[in-house]
Amino acid sequence: MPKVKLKTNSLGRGGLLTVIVALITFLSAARSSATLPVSCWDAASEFNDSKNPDAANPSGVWSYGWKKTLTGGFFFAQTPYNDPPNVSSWTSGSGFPLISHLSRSVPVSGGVNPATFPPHVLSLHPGPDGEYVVLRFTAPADGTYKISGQFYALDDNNTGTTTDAWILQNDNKTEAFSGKVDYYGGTKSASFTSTLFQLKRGDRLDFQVGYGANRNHFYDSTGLNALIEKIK
Ligand SMILES: [Ca+2]
Repeated sequence: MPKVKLKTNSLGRGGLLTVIVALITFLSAARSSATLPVSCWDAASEFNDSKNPDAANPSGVWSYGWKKTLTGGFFFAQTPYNDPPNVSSWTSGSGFPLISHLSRSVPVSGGVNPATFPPHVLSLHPGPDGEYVVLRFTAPADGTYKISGQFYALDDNNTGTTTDAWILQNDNKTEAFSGKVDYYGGTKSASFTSTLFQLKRGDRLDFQVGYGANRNHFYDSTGLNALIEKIK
């Protein structure tokens, strides 16, 4: 039986196959990057506290601050504050409002009336005279943004956490998310699941916490989990 001699190019059949596979992989990756959502932010893990080498406020899409009233003007919290160990914060300068982050991966207890902070918690604490503590997200582009997460009670001392929690778009109370956190009142958390906001570039979403119906900011540490996805 005569031998059949197959022709191959300079790459050889193995090399040619490798090139084809690489080309398909490249085209698939290029198509995926053009069609899948690419933007997602996590408030707690991206918290840029005053102890970081690149400490900044604002930091990227995030600003840390406070308001005198629910829909009032925004002030940056520029004063670093560190308490208890491994908790880093930005404050108004008078101590409260206060926004804090625990950098450790284990629970930590601290404070005059020790409260236990869960690992990596982001804590919002309002001011004594009705001031709201505010975590501000500024949209980097036009689009539809999906917000998921919760505000939740962190303090079980005395009255426990008693706060009002909000998500305001451009300081507007209309159609805002609002919730109540009351540790001993049966509402330990206020969740916002897959809530959609239509935002223009530069629009703001303010996650903010006030001292609640008891008009007292004692024991009002309120945790915040907030995941933001730009879905289109
Ligand atoms: Ca309160």
